[in-house]
Amino acid sequence: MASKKASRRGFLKAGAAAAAVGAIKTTGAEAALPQAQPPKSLKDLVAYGERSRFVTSVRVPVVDRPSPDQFGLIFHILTPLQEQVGNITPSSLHFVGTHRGAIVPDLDPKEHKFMIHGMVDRPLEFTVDELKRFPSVSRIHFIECLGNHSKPEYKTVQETHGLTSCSEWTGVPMSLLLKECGVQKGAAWIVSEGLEEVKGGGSIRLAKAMDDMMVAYGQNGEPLRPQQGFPLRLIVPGFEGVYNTKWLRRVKVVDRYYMTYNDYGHIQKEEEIAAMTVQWGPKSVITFPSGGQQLPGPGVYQITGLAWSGGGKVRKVEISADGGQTWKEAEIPGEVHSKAHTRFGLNWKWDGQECTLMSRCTDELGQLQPMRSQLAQHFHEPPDYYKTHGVQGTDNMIQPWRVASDGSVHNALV
Ligand SMILES: Nc1nc2c(c(=O)[nH]1)N[C@H]1C(S)=C(S)[C@@H](COP(=O)(O)O)O[C@H]1N2
Ligand SMILES: [Mo]
Repeated sequence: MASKKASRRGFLKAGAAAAAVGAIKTTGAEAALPQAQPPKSLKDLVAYGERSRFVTSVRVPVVDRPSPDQFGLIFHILTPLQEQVGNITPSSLHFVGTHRGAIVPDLDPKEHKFMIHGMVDRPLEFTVDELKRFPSVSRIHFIECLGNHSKPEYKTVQETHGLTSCSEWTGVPMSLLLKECGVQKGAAWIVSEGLEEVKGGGSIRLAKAMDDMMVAYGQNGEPLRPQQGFPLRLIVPGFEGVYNTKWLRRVKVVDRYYMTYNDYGHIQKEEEIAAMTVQWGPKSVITFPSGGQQLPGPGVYQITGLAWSGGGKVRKVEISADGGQTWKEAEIPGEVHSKAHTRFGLNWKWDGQECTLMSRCTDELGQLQPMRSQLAQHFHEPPDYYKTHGVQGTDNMIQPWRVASDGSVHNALV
């Protein structure tokens, strides 16, 4: 570790990649190259890849929800955002949102069937293989649970923001399947249902179903993981996570909003249905430096993190190193996808003084990620309201990280 630090400092001092290459040569790294561990079995070597034993990032259950839950199982599970690079969450580290716990239905894709019925001319049932005969689409989208709230007592970005992940999903556009069934006049909503006890159902406007929803069977180049809904799930890009029904069994086309388990009993009146906020606003978070991390000393660092929006593409990410007084535009090194995690970065020279880092996202609709006080103002609450209250609906407020003069990094929400 010490030598790694030293060579990084050398690189930063020299400020040129050529110098770093020279440094590697003089360490005699080739001679010291450790031998790969002998594989446990031939299966490990050729059949399915494993990560290096030196790579240790893991998911953890949400800290302050009862664990195990009422079912004796673990509730939502957080992805280690602080260790992720790029935009795609490894499938094995995708966050898990389930009302049933970490142990999930064990479905045989040869047996499983998905049905569309209700206000359609031809109710149809599809096996996974039948769905694969339709033209497929692959799209990169984030999923984020409504429960992704930062709180002052959360220490790391895994705890404050670990209920969102991003994958390349492959499947069939919902619009194509609905056209195949022939949607009848007067239909306005669909109700989805998964097949476990609590169903994971939800009411979604038909317009969204016809727009960009997908019945997915693939995730990052292979079948969905069981915890992500194997063999079939709904992808509802940009909407609250709860709508992305896993272990998808049926979609019923209907004429009005239907109450389901997923309303948690909070929908009471017609006006509330009309005003329902189901789409994520622009959001971002710095993953380095973030809570619990340690800067070795003053010097140049790359601030990096992820931005996303349920409204479409990320247009701009800005970073403040002075608690939100001044902002600098970050770079977006990769391709920007709609309703997808978008990596940003900015070189930053830390002078060793205590400071507060923040990021904010503007999306293609021109929506700007709010400070906590602005969010309160928007909902006609006093500026300090969200100090003591949870946000009703999707919480996309700016996350501050405080870098102390000893280089330790802390959640700056108070
Ligand atoms: N059938 C079913 N679908 C479900 C759920 C569930 O409990 N059952 N949980 C929902 C919730 S609350 C979330 S946040 C997302 C999470 O998707 P993920 O586990 O793939 O991250 O799935 C949704 N789909
Ligand atoms: Mo969720």
